Amino acid sequence: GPRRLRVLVDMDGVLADFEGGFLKKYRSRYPSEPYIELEDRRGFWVSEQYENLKPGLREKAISIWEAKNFFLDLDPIEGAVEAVKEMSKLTNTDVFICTSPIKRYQYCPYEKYAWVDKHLGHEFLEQIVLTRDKTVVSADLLIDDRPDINGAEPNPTWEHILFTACHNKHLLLTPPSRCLLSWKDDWKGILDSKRSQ
Ligand code: BVP
Repeated sequence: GPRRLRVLVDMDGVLADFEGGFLKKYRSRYPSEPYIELEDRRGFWVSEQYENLKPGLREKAISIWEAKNFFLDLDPIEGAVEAVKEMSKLTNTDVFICTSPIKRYQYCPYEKYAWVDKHLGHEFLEQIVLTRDKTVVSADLLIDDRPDINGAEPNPTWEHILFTACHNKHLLLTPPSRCLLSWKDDWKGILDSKRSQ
């Protein structure tokens, strides 16, 4: 039969609303500290922009996502659950959820599995790839909101599709880089463009 298409879908910022969940819990835990509106976020690292806002806020920011239930409580990104379920039902298509856990491992890896079980269903637990280096995972596509994805493999097999997020929406892509503006955007068209290669 025809070759199957393999798609890696990132979790934080693509399936789960890391930025929204962070801001809500940060403001609740540190009500008298300054914060950054999502509209004003720049750069992938929340920790760096908060430290630049006020010295000492790096540690306070980190305390938010290192806390129990941070990753489990994240809301799904609009349209993400429906899109991934639909994508996984397409013929000749394998979808994997490819996500980098934080190094403080007490809660994060467990909660990522629990989040997938809760929002996508038990069968999707088969599709999880936890790795700090996505370049060593082979696929046709990687849908991810992080602009710079580097690692041990200098020539990853996948094409990176930048998923638009509050922190990357002002970046201009260098051609021939492609992006998805949201899950309402034409993700099926991007998959089909790789099938016909
Ligand atoms: O587990 C997430 C949160 C963490 O990095 C991981 C990114 O995973 P991917 O989306 O690439 O799969 N994280 C950590 C920091 C600061 C650490 Br110090 C941060 O500012 N933002 C962030 O997402």
